[in-house]
Amino acid sequence: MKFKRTLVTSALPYANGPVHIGHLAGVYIPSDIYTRYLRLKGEEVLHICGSDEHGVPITIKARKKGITPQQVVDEYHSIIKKSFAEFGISFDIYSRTSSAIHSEVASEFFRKLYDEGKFVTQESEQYYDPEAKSFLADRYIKGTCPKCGNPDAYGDQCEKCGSTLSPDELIDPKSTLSGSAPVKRKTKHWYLPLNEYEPWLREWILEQHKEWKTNVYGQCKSWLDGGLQPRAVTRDLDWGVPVPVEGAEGKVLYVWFDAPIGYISNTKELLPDSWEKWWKDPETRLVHFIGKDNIVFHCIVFPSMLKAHGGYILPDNVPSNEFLNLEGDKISTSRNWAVWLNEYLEDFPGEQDVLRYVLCANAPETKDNDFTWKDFQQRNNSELVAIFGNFVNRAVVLTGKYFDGKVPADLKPEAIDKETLSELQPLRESIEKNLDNFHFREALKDAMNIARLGNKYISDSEPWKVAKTDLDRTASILRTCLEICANLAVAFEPFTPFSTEKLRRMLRLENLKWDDLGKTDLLEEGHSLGEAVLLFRKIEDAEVEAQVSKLKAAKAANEAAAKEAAAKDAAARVEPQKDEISFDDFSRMDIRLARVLAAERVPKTDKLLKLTIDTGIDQRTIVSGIAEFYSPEEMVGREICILANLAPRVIRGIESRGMILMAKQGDGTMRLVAPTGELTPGSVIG
Ligand code: B3M
Ligand code: ZN
Repeated sequence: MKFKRTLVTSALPYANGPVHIGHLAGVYIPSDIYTRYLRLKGEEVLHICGSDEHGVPITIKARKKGITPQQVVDEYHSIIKKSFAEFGISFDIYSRTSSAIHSEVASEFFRKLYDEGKFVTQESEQYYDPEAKSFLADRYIKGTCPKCGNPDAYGDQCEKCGSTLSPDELIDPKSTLSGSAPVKRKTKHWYLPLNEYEPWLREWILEQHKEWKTNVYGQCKSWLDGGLQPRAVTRDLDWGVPVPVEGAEGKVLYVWFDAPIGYISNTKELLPDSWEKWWKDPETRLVHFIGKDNIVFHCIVFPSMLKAHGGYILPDNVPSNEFLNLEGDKISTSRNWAVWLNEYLEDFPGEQDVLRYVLCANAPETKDNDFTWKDFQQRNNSELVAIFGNFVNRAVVLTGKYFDGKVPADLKPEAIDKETLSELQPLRESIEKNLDNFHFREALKDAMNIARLGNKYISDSEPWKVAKTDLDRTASILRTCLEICANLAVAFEPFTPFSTEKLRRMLRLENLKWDDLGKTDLLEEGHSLGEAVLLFRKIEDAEVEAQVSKLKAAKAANEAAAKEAAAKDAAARVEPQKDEISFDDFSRMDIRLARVLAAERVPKTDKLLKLTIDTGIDQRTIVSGIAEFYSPEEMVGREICILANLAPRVIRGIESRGMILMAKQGDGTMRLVAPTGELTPGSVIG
């Protein structure tokens, strides 16, 4: 089918943190390249994005910071929006899902499905915090992981061992709202019966969209083969789009129900009068750019929603990338293992294109990939600087030198010029084919091959030498080079738009179109060039070393903080009360005050001290496992409490009579229990 226009969407980032290189590489660089390419071709295209501002993690962040969810998303929405703009991600609109129009569009969408009986309702038991009077999302429940014993596992996942959990599996679950033990309570929710859409989905994806990327197709197939279940589209939560029906007080639309509708509401916000042609005309081609963790929502859930609603077009393709790692480790916001876009620009101001280039050249298109600073430096220095930048610079500077900055006439052509230029057309075809198939890395390689072609040509033809004897021939060489430069200005535009803008200014060529790529008569004789500027600069070892150190420091700080928090948590852990005893049981214990007269380590042990004690009744020896916490010197002269009538035991060959009373904290550390004022040894405690 021939489409008239293309609607490109990029996954709506969660507004609970800034964006990093993983986001750019996975979604926004490819979608931007694609959109810029279509625009250059003169096609009708829209690129829609915005912040995804609902969902539980945002409420958790708000709670932690002591602010409202709206304040959280306000802060991050503007940070994210700014970063995208700074990196030249050319959305036609970047809006947000906390807007009034989004709420309206999402409500209407739900309401239509509801009115037409497209949902099923189901009652289920959910955890509820009776103290906070609130249902608890899985993330709001903490307890001990049944798999690894981590005491801080969440109701949906243990971050220590990575296991996916359900709150039912947690040992000793607690609500994070009030700390109380959650109870189960009945609640009603609306479900989209995905199972009913399964036959249609199988046909639509597995038969009609075999061309989807293998990672996308494969994930869809395994979901479909596993069998689909009804999916809840509402939640008990106070942050989100309220469920617009009676009897749904305190409920909101599930974030994954409202977020994709954000694509529609943002389009409507941008084009209140003509948005429908972008969403309802079968001649519009819808393409979703997403990360791999979003595949099921964009290929199965959202299309089922659209199908249930009726009247909407469905995605024609969902080019999803895999993940980008950083220096061999998974990128993690919480562990601060990331290159944040705002920080990158502080360290490399004006060098957006280097990152854009590297992230595309190394994009995780078919498998997870690794970003390293060394590779970043190398690609910059040996590709952008040494090939692209160097070629353009030589061509423009030499034209300035020999021809007063004016495009020279082709006075003495040779076969090599024609041959060189004839390579442009096949390269264009290859770039196009790759871009059309979402093979951005390959397309970029082709574009770089144009620069390689030029660089080799100028090196081989040596116009700076030829100029000494033959200016006519020099004119032809430089003319050839400048035509290649003009081609580069087109070919690189989708990838490195800041640099191509500079290049266009140098060539004083505006209004280049995709169709100009491959042409060899883009410059007129006598046309004046602009001033030569460097497109790229060499990045020094020290600069990338500083970045690696910064990452390492973040990691160390993070590990130290995690350790400290874990120790604090453990220390605060309280042992449950023991079984009840009678007063008699208690009064049989002879607890009294004593003084330490002498102390020494028990040889060949780490934990034991041998203490000579004045109990007021006698002097005796007690062996105690406190050497980890007190040195012998610290013990001598101290007043302590002992259980005096404990049956004697022989420890390491020493008879120990009695036990020293210690308070043991949750993390295992122990402190002596001692009187607060002057008391004589032998005083009875009770
Ligand atoms: N907010 C992005 C993510 O999973 C998620 C995408 C929504 S797209 C409708 O990080
Ligand atoms: Zn665990």
